[in-house]
Amino acid sequence: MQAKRAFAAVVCSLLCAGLAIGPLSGVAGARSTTVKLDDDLFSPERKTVSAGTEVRFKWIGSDRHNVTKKSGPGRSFGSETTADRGVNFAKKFKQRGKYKLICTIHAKDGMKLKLKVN
Ligand SMILES: [Cu+2]
Repeated sequence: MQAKRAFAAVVCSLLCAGLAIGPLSGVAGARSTTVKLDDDLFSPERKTVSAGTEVRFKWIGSDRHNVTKKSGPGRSFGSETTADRGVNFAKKFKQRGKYKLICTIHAKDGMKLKLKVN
């Protein structure tokens, strides 16, 4: 009787540990990726990500740039216009579809990003 109870306690603690680890490992699935803003283009100019991915926009050039949604699902959005280097804007894309993002200053020079969210 005593041994049976001890065995049950061990099994329970193993199961409980498994349950505690399970949900945490799901959080590790959150993804992010980086798109660069150079002079005067997005790098890369086409990108495909899965829904829920955070896209981080990193300014690496010297010119002033911005990230502005031109078309695609959901509300419009845009970053500030700046020449500061580094990640100045980030957005999580939850809705699937095709997005066209531009830099309003250099769109005429081809500074466009086609982003596909699957
Ligand atoms: Cu620009």
